[in-house]
Amino acid sequence: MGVVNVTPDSFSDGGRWFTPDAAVAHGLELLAQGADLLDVGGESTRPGARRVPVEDELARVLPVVQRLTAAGAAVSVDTTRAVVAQAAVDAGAVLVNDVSGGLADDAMAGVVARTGAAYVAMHWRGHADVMDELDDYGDVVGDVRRELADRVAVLRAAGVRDDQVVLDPGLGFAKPGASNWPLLARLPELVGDGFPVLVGASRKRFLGHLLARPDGEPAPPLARDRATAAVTALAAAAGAWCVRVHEVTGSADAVRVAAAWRAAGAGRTDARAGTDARAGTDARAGTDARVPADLRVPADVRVPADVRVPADAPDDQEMPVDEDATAGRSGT
Ligand code: PMM
Repeated sequence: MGVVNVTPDSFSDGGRWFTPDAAVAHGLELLAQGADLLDVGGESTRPGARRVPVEDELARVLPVVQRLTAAGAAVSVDTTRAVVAQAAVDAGAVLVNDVSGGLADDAMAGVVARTGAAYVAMHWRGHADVMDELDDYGDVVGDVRRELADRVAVLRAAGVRDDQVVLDPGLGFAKPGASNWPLLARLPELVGDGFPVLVGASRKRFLGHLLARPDGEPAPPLARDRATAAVTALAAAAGAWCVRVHEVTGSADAVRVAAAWRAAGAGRTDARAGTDARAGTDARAGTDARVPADLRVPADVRVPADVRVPADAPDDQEMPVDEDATAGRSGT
């Protein structure tokens, strides 16, 4: 899943894809790099972020969802608002990615049930302006699994089918520190709960701290892509269904490696079983998780001929950086 943030202030790429034209071009480039899904969001969830008026969120995401869908992409909408989810599905989105797992809007479960769209329920305890204070856990893995199970119960009660649901541990959300690592190391426990699992580690704060310079300064967001790809490989090997990433090429390669590794471990000699894998789809190979049928990516996803496909993954140190847009942001 490639990230298309149509926001002026997301922590790692705020402002870079803020116009519809830039967002659509970026989405098409992510497709060309191997993304199976494009996650279009119009509201930043970086720590401390203020809420965006619903009219602004709709105006940001709808044209981009429409145009990427028309180009043949499988599109997801990253929103906590039921009205935005409904409008985005009407515009062609096949998945609703709700970082609040329905907690931010009581109407969300009903929209998911009525539309039949696939739905990512992420672990969440509060909005961006307060979430860093909501990190009181006993056993973080057990607490997250239990709180996600509560969300599943609410979804079921509203009529959502189990095969619509994907679970996400919500790395960085109400998890400002080291509590992200047990969630990754013990990912098989969440996978074992029987739903496809999405992992969103891309460029997050805990990777910045891991890669901190000797003086303790966290690595900046754009210098976290190689670590992100490493997480992708390990998460895919642990049975994750999908990873949500800003830089697709490295993670698409990592998914292929993990798929080949798993295939060989399972005694399959057909190496192509692994090397044909693309991000998102084959991360699920080898898991028993049910996959929402709506997420099967059309084989004929069209990528316009004029989309530039970089010969190599861009070196994040050389990527153009809008210093104003990224200054002072260490990320989720
Ligand atoms: N993280 C962010 C936004 N949306 N969605 C899911 N399902 N999981 C995540 O971990 C997640 C998300 C924050 O990152 P961004 O500011 O780069 O979009």
